[in-house]
Amino acid sequence: KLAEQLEAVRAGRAVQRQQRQAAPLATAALVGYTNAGKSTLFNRLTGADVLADDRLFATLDPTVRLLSLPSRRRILLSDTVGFIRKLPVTLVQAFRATLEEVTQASLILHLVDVADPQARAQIVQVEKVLAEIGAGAIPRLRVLNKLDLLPEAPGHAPDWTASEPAGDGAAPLGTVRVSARTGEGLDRLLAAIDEALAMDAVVNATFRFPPEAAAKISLVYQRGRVLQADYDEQGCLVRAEVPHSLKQRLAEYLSSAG
Ligand SMILES: Nc1nc2c(ncn2[C@@H]2O[C@H](COP(=O)(O)OP(=O)(O)OP(=O)(O)O)[C@@H](O)[C@H]2O)c(=O)[nH]1
Ligand SMILES: [Mg+2]
Repeated sequence: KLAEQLEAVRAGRAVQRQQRQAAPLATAALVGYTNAGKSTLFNRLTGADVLADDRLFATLDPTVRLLSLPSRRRILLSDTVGFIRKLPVTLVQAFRATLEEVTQASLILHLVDVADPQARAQIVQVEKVLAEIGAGAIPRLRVLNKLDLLPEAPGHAPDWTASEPAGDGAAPLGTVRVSARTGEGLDRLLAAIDEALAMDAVVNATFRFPPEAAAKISLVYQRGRVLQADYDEQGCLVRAEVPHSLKQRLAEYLSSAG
Protein backbone atom coordinates (compact mmCIF):
# COMPACT_ATOMS: atom_id res chain seq x y z
CA LYS A 1 0.00 0.00 0.00
CA LEU A 2 2.57 2.54 1.11
CA ALA A 3 4.87 1.36 -1.67
CA GLU A 4 2.10 2.01 -4.20
CA GLN A 5 1.48 5.46 -2.79
CA LEU A 6 5.16 6.35 -2.95
CA GLU A 7 5.29 5.14 -6.54
CA ALA A 8 2.28 7.29 -7.42
CA VAL A 9 3.96 10.32 -5.85
CA ARG A 10 7.14 9.58 -7.76
CA ALA A 11 5.39 9.24 -11.12
CA GLY A 12 3.36 12.39 -10.52
CA ARG A 13 6.42 14.36 -9.57
CA ALA A 14 8.32 13.27 -12.66
CA VAL A 15 5.53 14.61 -14.87
CA GLN A 16 5.30 17.84 -12.91
CA ARG A 17 9.04 18.29 -13.11
CA GLN A 18 8.89 18.04 -16.90
CA GLN A 19 6.13 20.63 -17.00
CA ARG A 20 8.11 22.95 -14.76
CA GLN A 21 11.25 22.70 -16.84
CA ALA A 22 9.81 25.32 -19.13
CA ALA A 23 10.22 27.76 -16.26
CA PRO A 24 13.87 28.78 -15.85
CA LEU A 25 13.70 28.82 -12.06
CA ALA A 26 16.29 27.35 -9.76
CA THR A 27 14.98 24.83 -7.26
CA ALA A 28 16.07 24.51 -3.65
CA ALA A 29 15.12 21.25 -1.93
CA LEU A 30 14.43 20.96 1.79
CA VAL A 31 15.78 17.66 3.08
CA GLY A 32 16.32 16.28 6.54
CA TYR A 33 15.51 13.66 9.06
CA THR A 34 11.84 13.12 9.83
CA ASN A 35 10.49 15.70 12.31
CA ALA A 36 13.30 18.19 11.61
CA GLY A 37 10.66 20.81 10.79
CA LYS A 38 10.87 20.82 6.97
CA SER A 39 7.16 21.29 6.33
CA THR A 40 6.87 23.92 9.07
CA LEU A 41 9.73 25.91 7.53
CA PHE A 42 8.35 25.35 4.03
CA ASN A 43 4.97 26.79 5.00
CA ARG A 44 6.50 29.63 6.93
CA LEU A 45 8.80 30.66 4.06
CA THR A 46 6.32 30.28 1.24
CA GLY A 47 3.05 31.08 2.98
CA ALA A 48 3.05 34.71 1.88
CA ASP A 49 3.80 33.67 -1.68
CA VAL A 50 0.79 31.45 -2.27
CA LEU A 51 -0.84 33.89 -4.61
CA ALA A 52 -1.82 34.37 -8.24
CA ASP A 53 0.89 32.79 -10.41
CA ASP A 54 1.97 30.47 -7.66
CA ARG A 55 -1.39 28.71 -7.99
CA LEU A 56 -0.08 26.91 -11.04
CA PHE A 57 2.58 25.19 -9.00
CA ALA A 58 0.32 24.73 -6.00
CA THR A 59 -2.19 22.73 -8.02
CA LEU A 60 0.48 20.80 -9.88
CA ASP A 61 2.29 19.86 -6.72
CA PRO A 62 1.48 21.23 -3.28
CA THR A 63 5.02 20.49 -2.08
CA VAL A 64 6.67 22.86 -4.54
CA ARG A 65 6.07 26.59 -4.17
CA LEU A 66 7.52 29.86 -5.27
CA LEU A 67 9.82 31.69 -2.89
CA SER A 68 11.01 35.29 -3.30
CA LEU A 69 14.51 36.07 -2.08
CA PRO A 70 15.79 39.45 -0.81
CA SER A 71 17.52 40.01 -4.19
CA ARG A 72 14.04 39.64 -5.76
CA ARG A 73 15.26 36.47 -7.44
CA ARG A 74 12.46 33.91 -7.34
CA ILE A 75 13.07 30.23 -6.89
CA LEU A 76 11.07 27.07 -6.40
CA LEU A 77 11.26 25.55 -2.95
CA SER A 78 10.43 21.88 -2.61
CA ASP A 79 9.50 20.00 0.55
CA THR A 80 10.51 16.32 0.68
CA VAL A 81 9.77 13.14 2.57
CA GLY A 82 11.69 12.90 5.84
CA PHE A 83 14.52 10.43 6.24
CA ILE A 84 13.86 7.56 8.63
CA ARG A 85 16.42 5.20 10.06
CA LYS A 86 14.55 1.90 10.09
CA LEU A 87 12.71 1.86 6.81
CA PRO A 88 11.39 -1.60 5.79
CA VAL A 89 13.66 -2.96 3.05
CA THR A 90 10.73 -3.26 0.64
CA LEU A 91 10.15 0.48 0.89
CA VAL A 92 13.72 1.66 0.54
CA GLN A 93 13.62 1.74 -3.27
CA ALA A 94 10.31 3.57 -3.44
CA PHE A 95 11.47 6.06 -0.82
CA ARG A 96 14.65 6.78 -2.73
CA ALA A 97 12.64 7.27 -5.89
CA THR A 98 10.62 10.03 -4.25
CA LEU A 99 13.93 11.76 -3.61
CA GLU A 100 14.71 12.02 -7.33
CA GLU A 101 13.51 15.58 -6.94
CA VAL A 102 16.50 16.29 -4.74
CA THR A 103 19.03 15.22 -7.37
CA GLN A 104 17.64 17.92 -9.69
CA ALA A 105 17.94 20.77 -7.20
CA SER A 106 20.42 23.65 -7.56
CA LEU A 107 20.69 23.90 -3.80
CA ILE A 108 19.93 21.59 -0.91
CA LEU A 109 18.78 22.94 2.44
CA HIS A 110 19.62 20.27 4.98
CA LEU A 111 17.37 20.90 7.96
CA VAL A 112 18.44 19.59 11.36
CA ASP A 113 16.51 19.48 14.64
CA VAL A 114 19.19 20.87 16.97
CA ALA A 115 17.15 19.95 20.03
CA ASP A 116 17.16 16.24 19.15
CA PRO A 117 19.84 14.36 21.10
CA GLN A 118 20.34 12.21 17.98
CA ALA A 119 20.89 15.25 15.73
CA ARG A 120 24.51 14.47 14.99
CA ALA A 121 23.85 10.89 13.97
CA GLN A 122 20.90 12.06 11.88
CA ILE A 123 23.09 14.50 9.95
CA VAL A 124 25.50 11.70 9.07
CA GLN A 125 22.58 9.46 8.06
CA VAL A 126 21.05 12.11 5.81
CA GLU A 127 24.41 12.95 4.22
CA LYS A 128 24.94 9.26 3.50
CA VAL A 129 21.61 8.94 1.71
CA LEU A 130 22.26 12.15 -0.24
CA ALA A 131 25.54 10.69 -1.46
CA GLU A 132 23.84 7.40 -2.35
CA ILE A 133 21.15 9.02 -4.47
CA GLY A 134 23.80 11.01 -6.34
CA ALA A 135 23.13 14.34 -4.64
CA GLY A 136 26.39 14.46 -2.70
CA ALA A 137 27.96 17.15 -4.86
CA ILE A 138 25.00 19.53 -4.95
CA PRO A 139 25.80 22.70 -3.00
CA ARG A 140 24.05 22.78 0.32
CA LEU A 141 23.35 24.85 3.38
CA ARG A 142 22.95 23.28 6.77
CA VAL A 143 19.99 24.76 8.57
CA LEU A 144 19.94 24.20 12.33
CA ASN A 145 16.27 24.43 13.27
CA LYS A 146 14.33 24.67 16.56
CA LEU A 147 16.70 27.26 17.96
CA ASP A 148 13.88 28.26 20.31
CA LEU A 149 14.24 24.94 22.15
CA LEU A 150 17.89 25.53 23.05
CA PRO A 151 18.78 27.20 26.36
CA GLU A 152 19.46 30.93 26.09
CA ALA A 153 23.06 30.81 27.31
CA PRO A 154 25.32 30.14 24.29
CA GLY A 155 27.47 27.83 26.40
CA HIS A 156 24.54 25.44 26.68
CA ALA A 157 24.22 24.80 22.97
CA PRO A 158 25.43 21.34 21.99
CA ASP A 159 29.15 21.39 21.15
CA TRP A 160 28.68 20.01 17.68
CA THR A 161 26.68 23.06 16.57
CA ALA A 162 29.92 25.05 16.68
CA SER A 163 32.03 22.64 14.63
CA GLU A 164 30.25 20.73 11.92
CA PRO A 165 30.43 16.97 11.69
CA ALA A 166 31.78 15.91 8.32
CA GLY A 167 29.47 14.01 6.00
CA ASP A 168 30.07 11.87 2.93
CA GLY A 169 29.63 14.67 0.41
CA ALA A 170 31.27 18.02 -0.14
CA ALA A 171 31.37 20.41 2.84
CA PRO A 172 28.28 22.57 3.24
CA LEU A 173 28.56 26.16 2.05
CA GLY A 174 27.58 27.34 5.48
CA THR A 175 25.35 26.91 8.49
CA VAL A 176 22.34 29.00 9.43
CA ARG A 177 20.48 28.84 12.76
CA VAL A 178 16.73 29.31 12.64
CA SER A 179 13.47 28.63 14.36
CA ALA A 180 10.74 27.77 11.90
CA ARG A 181 8.30 28.22 14.79
CA THR A 182 9.25 31.75 15.91
CA GLY A 183 10.66 32.92 12.59
CA GLU A 184 14.01 33.74 14.15
CA GLY A 185 16.89 33.65 11.67
CA LEU A 186 14.72 33.31 8.58
CA ASP A 187 16.03 36.59 7.17
CA ARG A 188 19.56 35.20 7.50
CA LEU A 189 18.46 31.98 5.82
CA LEU A 190 16.94 33.80 2.84
CA ALA A 191 20.09 35.89 2.45
CA ALA A 192 22.21 32.73 2.60
CA ILE A 193 20.09 31.06 -0.10
CA ASP A 194 20.48 34.14 -2.27
CA GLU A 195 24.21 34.11 -1.78
CA ALA A 196 24.53 30.39 -2.44
CA LEU A 197 22.61 30.64 -5.70
CA ALA A 198 24.55 33.72 -6.78
CA MET A 199 27.75 31.78 -6.22
CA ASP A 200 26.38 29.08 -8.46
CA ALA A 201 26.25 31.31 -11.50
CA VAL A 202 25.54 29.83 -14.90
CA VAL A 203 28.75 29.39 -16.92
CA ASN A 204 29.74 28.05 -20.31
CA ALA A 205 31.47 24.69 -20.50
CA THR A 206 32.49 22.15 -23.10
CA PHE A 207 32.65 18.52 -22.00
CA ARG A 208 33.96 15.44 -23.71
CA PHE A 209 32.20 12.36 -22.39
CA PRO A 210 33.78 9.03 -23.35
CA PRO A 211 31.26 6.25 -24.11
CA GLU A 212 31.60 4.77 -20.62
CA ALA A 213 30.58 8.10 -19.08
CA ALA A 214 27.53 8.53 -21.30
CA ALA A 215 25.25 8.50 -18.26
CA LYS A 216 26.74 11.82 -17.16
CA ILE A 217 25.39 13.53 -20.26
CA SER A 218 21.89 13.43 -18.83
CA LEU A 219 23.09 15.55 -15.90
CA VAL A 220 24.02 18.29 -18.32
CA TYR A 221 20.63 18.04 -19.98
CA GLN A 222 18.83 18.08 -16.63
CA ARG A 223 20.63 20.91 -14.91
CA GLY A 224 21.98 22.96 -17.77
CA ARG A 225 21.14 24.08 -21.27
CA VAL A 226 22.81 22.12 -24.05
CA LEU A 227 23.90 24.35 -26.93
CA GLN A 228 25.48 21.68 -29.08
CA ALA A 229 26.10 17.95 -28.86
CA ASP A 230 28.27 16.01 -31.33
CA TYR A 231 28.64 12.25 -31.15
CA ASP A 232 31.52 10.23 -32.57
CA GLU A 233 33.49 7.03 -31.78
CA GLN A 234 35.22 8.78 -28.89
CA GLY A 235 31.97 9.65 -27.24
CA CYS A 236 30.16 12.92 -27.09
CA LEU A 237 31.31 16.52 -27.21
CA VAL A 238 28.78 18.74 -25.42
CA ARG A 239 28.78 22.51 -25.32
CA ALA A 240 26.43 23.83 -22.66
CA GLU A 241 25.51 26.48 -20.14
CA VAL A 242 25.63 24.87 -16.73
CA PRO A 243 25.65 25.92 -13.06
CA HIS A 244 29.19 26.46 -11.88
CA SER A 245 28.77 23.67 -9.32
CA LEU A 246 27.97 21.19 -12.07
CA LYS A 247 30.99 22.27 -14.10
CA GLN A 248 33.13 21.57 -11.05
CA ARG A 249 31.47 18.25 -10.44
CA LEU A 250 32.16 17.19 -14.03
CA ALA A 251 35.64 18.76 -14.12
CA GLU A 252 37.33 15.52 -15.25
CA TYR A 253 35.30 15.67 -18.48
CA LEU A 254 36.07 19.29 -19.35
CA SER A 255 37.40 19.66 -22.86
CA SER A 256 39.79 22.31 -24.08
CA ALA A 257 38.20 22.13 -27.54
CA GLY A 258 35.82 24.97 -28.30
N1 LIG B 1 9.86 24.26 18.98
C1 LIG B 1 9.90 24.15 17.67
N2 LIG B 1 9.20 23.19 17.05
C2 LIG B 1 9.25 23.10 15.71
C3 LIG B 1 10.03 23.99 14.93
N3 LIG B 1 9.89 23.64 13.63
C4 LIG B 1 9.06 22.57 13.61
N4 LIG B 1 8.66 22.24 14.85
C5 LIG B 1 7.77 21.15 15.24
O1 LIG B 1 8.38 19.91 14.92
C6 LIG B 1 7.40 18.95 14.51
C7 LIG B 1 7.74 18.39 13.15
O2 LIG B 1 7.63 19.43 12.19
P1 LIG B 1 7.41 19.13 10.64
O3 LIG B 1 7.51 20.44 9.96
O4 LIG B 1 6.21 18.32 10.41
O5 LIG B 1 8.70 18.23 10.35
P2 LIG B 1 9.12 17.54 8.97
O6 LIG B 1 10.59 17.67 8.87
O7 LIG B 1 8.32 18.08 7.85
O8 LIG B 1 8.74 16.03 9.24
P3 LIG B 1 8.50 14.87 8.14
O9 LIG B 1 7.62 15.43 7.08
O10 LIG B 1 7.90 13.77 8.93
O11 LIG B 1 9.85 14.49 7.64
C8 LIG B 1 6.06 19.69 14.56
O12 LIG B 1 5.44 19.41 15.78
C9 LIG B 1 6.46 21.16 14.47
O13 LIG B 1 5.52 22.01 15.09
C10 LIG B 1 10.77 25.01 15.62
O14 LIG B 1 11.49 25.84 15.04
N5 LIG B 1 10.68 25.04 16.97
MG1 LIG C 1 7.05 17.17 6.43
